[in-house]
Amino acid sequence: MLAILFCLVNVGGFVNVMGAHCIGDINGDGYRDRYDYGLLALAYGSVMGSPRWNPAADLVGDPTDFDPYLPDGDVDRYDFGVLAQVYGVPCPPPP
Ligand SMILES: [Ca+2]
Ligand SMILES: [Ca+2]
Repeated sequence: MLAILFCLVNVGGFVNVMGAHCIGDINGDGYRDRYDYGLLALAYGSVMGSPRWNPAADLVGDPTDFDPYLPDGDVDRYDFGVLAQVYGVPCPPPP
């Protein structure tokens, strides 16, 4: 489980480039905290192009996607699950 979490964190560091240098840091402030939860909650259920869409909140894809670690154009329970896993985990230093 820890290995999977570590992998998600590292992959997200490269994938989630819209406002964060580590996955789950939606507002890009270097912390994964309640403010990120708030942003994800605001965007929850949105898809690319919809009014509440926030690309930084699209953390991962669905498990059935070709590459589930890549954002998939929606903010759903899988994105929420990733933030729940990394909540409170310090972000690595910016590259
Ligand atoms: Ca943050
Ligand atoms: Ca997603």
